[in-house]
Amino acid sequence: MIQVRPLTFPQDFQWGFAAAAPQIEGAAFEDGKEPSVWDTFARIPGKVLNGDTLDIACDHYHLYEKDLALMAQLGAKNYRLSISWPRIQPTGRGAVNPKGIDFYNRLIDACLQNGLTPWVTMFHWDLPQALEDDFGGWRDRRTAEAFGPYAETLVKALGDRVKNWITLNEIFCFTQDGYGNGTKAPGAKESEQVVNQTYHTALLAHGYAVRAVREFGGPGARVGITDNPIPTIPLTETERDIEAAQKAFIEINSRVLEPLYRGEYTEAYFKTVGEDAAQFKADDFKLISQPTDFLGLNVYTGQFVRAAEPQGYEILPLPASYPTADATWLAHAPQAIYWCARHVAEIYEVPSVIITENGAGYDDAPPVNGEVLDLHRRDYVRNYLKELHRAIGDGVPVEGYFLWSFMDNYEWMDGYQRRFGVVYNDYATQTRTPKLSAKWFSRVIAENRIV
Ligand code: PNW
Repeated sequence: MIQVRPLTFPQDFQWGFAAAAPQIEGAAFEDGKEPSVWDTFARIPGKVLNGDTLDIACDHYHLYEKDLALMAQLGAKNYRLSISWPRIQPTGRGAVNPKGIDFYNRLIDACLQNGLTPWVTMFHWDLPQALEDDFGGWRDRRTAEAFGPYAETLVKALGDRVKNWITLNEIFCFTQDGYGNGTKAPGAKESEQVVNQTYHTALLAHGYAVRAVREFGGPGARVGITDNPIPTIPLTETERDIEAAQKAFIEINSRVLEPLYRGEYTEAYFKTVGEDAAQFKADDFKLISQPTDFLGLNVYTGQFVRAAEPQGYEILPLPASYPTADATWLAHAPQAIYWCARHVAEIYEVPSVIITENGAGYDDAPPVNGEVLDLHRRDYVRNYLKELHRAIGDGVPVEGYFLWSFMDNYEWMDGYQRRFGVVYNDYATQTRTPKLSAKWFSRVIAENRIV
């Protein structure tokens, strides 16, 4: 006899969509906003596919009411959005731009009117260009010291309605990629030591922001950071490979998670970076390692690991035939979400894990008869959710899941070609069309189970 066991999530599980200001808002030079490093970077020939800029994007700055109504119609209860620092403080310091505050007041109010709980990321890569020009951006701790007052401004202005704060999104991407690999803004290629210094500045900025939420957040305020550690998947789920995967997880992600959770740069860090370690002051770690309420994880892909001598593990290269999304870095590895959540729970005993991003980037074709049949994305998400469900069943404290992304948007150096939305965006007309994946995800939320 067949007996179907529904893959139901816990009753208070939080479902939502995620997005980020620079990728959707547009209005890049409107109402007092000055350029971010991404506005500058996008204009350097050859850096972004087709020379796409963030100038207009999804024009969400003007269309947010319609967008939030659609989100609510799809049944979301939570929305992870980000705030543009150069809209609030055009040069990253000093006077606050009242029109910037106005916009986010309206945005937050519209979230609440639509039954959407806002989860606010304070920084999603759009550093004010003036801080890059005047301080050297994340190379210099003055940027972290400027982040403190910015975070305070946000918490004081919005904290009566915003209770979930995320300090930074993916330190790796705006430090290593921005200052080391040169693939993201500002596009620098610095030494290992300087890159490690940018990580350290980012960690300090996180610390100042946590302090701002603790001091001014008011009742019920919570704060965490969103990180994208590389998930290490044991090749087989045997004790030996699991131990190897844990060891690899600690070592390869040691630049961010060790100082946050252990309050120091540990052996794993020095083993990884050697003489190129960041310079720091003894007191820095008190700020950096203040306890937080949750850890946000962005999980897209993972690396397979098996036990091996002498270092205890071996990271396996993916064969050329391994399936990926059209975003070729995005190898399909659903177990990544299980193991990433489990590793941080087991290794760092984080009190709560929130999947702040998961999704898949494809070059979807435009709607045909009003439909986009993105079975590829639907099944990608479905497979990851099954592994997330398994993690919860195994006792990992996962509180919520935010799908990246609500609608197609500016995919950084891949411009507008690469689509991560479950809602299709026609950029010429700014018409939004929910794809098959959106309709499916909407049922998942409504039934609180994988359908
Ligand atoms: C995230 N990787 O970045 C960002 O937070 C989003 O802004 C972005 O649009 C989204 O993922 C899709 O790319 C990542 O190489 C970039 O593992 C690269 C990786 C992971 C996340």
